[in-house]
Amino acid sequence: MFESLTQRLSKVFSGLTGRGQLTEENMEEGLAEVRAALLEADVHFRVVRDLIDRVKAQADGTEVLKSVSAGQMLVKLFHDELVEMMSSEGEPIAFRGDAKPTVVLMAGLQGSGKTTSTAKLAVHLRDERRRKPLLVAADVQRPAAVDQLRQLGAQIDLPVFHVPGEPPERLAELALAEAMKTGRDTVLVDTAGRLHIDDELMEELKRIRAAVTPDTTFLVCDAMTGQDAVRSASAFRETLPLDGVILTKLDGDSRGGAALSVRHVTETPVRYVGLGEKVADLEPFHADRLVSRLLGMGDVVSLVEKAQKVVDEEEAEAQMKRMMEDRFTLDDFLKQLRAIKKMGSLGGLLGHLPGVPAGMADQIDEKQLDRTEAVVLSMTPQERKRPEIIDAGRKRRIARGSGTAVDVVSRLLKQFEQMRKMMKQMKKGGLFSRLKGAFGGGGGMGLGDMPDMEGMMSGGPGGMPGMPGGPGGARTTNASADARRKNRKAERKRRKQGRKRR
Ligand SMILES: Nc1nc2c(ncn2[C@@H]2O[C@H](COP(=O)(O)OP(=O)(O)OP(=O)(O)O)[C@@H](O)[C@H]2O)c(=O)[nH]1
Ligand SMILES: [Mg+2]
Repeated sequence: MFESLTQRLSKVFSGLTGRGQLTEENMEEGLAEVRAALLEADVHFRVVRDLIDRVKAQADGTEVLKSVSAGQMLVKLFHDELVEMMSSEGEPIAFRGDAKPTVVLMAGLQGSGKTTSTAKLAVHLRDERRRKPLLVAADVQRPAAVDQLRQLGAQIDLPVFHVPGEPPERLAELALAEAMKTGRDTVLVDTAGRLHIDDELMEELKRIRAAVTPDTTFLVCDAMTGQDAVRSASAFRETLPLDGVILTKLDGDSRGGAALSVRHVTETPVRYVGLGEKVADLEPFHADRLVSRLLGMGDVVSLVEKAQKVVDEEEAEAQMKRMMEDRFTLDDFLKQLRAIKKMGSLGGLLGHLPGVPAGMADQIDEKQLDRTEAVVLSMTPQERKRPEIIDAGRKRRIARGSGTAVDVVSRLLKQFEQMRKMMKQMKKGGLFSRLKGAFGGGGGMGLGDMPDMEGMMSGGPGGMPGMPGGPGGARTTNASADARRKNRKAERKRRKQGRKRR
């Protein structure tokens, strides 16, 4: 798979390795070579252009890492941007939750791999997703098509539905009824292919759709046809709502053009890939895996990730130092906010910390974080460094700029000031070192010793900016709900024992 492209890219990247830092010059040079390699691999020109632009934009904003070379950095940037461009969210198949079986429609050009993929997908859904598939031979175009699916069905031990003489839409309808009767929960409809997209094909697919309303429609594309596959996918999409693409024959695709282009050009997610002729040769599509295979440089990517982590840690340490020296600014605060957001769900994160009371995590509103970020972003650099210069007029401007209100800005500033004061006190009391001991496990300090921890997180007096307002502890937390539940349980137990005694 992708042999030539992988070879060329690795040559470009290793040429850059050892050239020290990423500069505009060596990046331009490297990118020009990458561009040529991608175009030669039949990658869609728009994909190449967008990818290069995105890598450039990322490189501009990326801090230069001391410990990695230009080539390594570029590999990582490419890896990340490619993954981003090729991946999609959500589930491949929208399984139904009601009594009606889930219907999956397979469409595509002649010889693209529809029939083979129908069988492969059925095996995958049965073995990995515990579904009970029924295969439907709805290709009445070619007499041998029904036999082909029947043979595959026998091979994989799954039922195949067909009634001779019926049109495709009627076959699909009958199959649905049959599935309900026989307890099959997933109906996979194999359809006829055509040499080109024509009205006849489209009308047939529309009739099937009208008859059984598929929950998911897949377009099966032959990756070996390169940009033809991308073009036909775009054309299909104009008349038929597509939920995903199954990209077949990736094992024979030595260039990679279709695989790299189809998601970005058609805006349709690639959901499965066919990697051979056998029924087991189907995999759910994972952009990161494919990109790693393509770049063949997994070790470089993890190396750069590690280096980036070191930089993050150094930054955190520097912030701590600024806190201690009372030089903590709103810029630092913004960085912290972003770091918290990057770590994913705040509630989930806090839930993992030892000593954080249950329920506290649920009180943190992530939208509030966005709002706080907007307020800080609406301040000028001077204002962020010296918040004391922010007067009423400036507050009004910041509120307007961030789409909030003046009192929101005031509250944030007050909280920030309190936070700074608290840090100073902590420093005076040597609390930082005590904290370190406590979280290091050896120290004997519980959370109760910390200054109003609960009030801080829930935005009560002296609260952390960005956290929801309202006095801490005044609301019903999961903790107290838990406690109530426990009490009720104990009460029931007591009563039961009381009855026994009597
Ligand atoms: N190497 C390889 N061959 C594949 C793959 N998927 C399908 N094929 C082969 O491609 C050929 C066509 O596959 P079919 O499943 O019959 O294609 P189809 O879309 O149903 O074709 P029509 O019904 O004629 O439109 C067969 O020889 C398959 O074995 C794949 O992922 N890799
Ligand atoms: Mg077929």
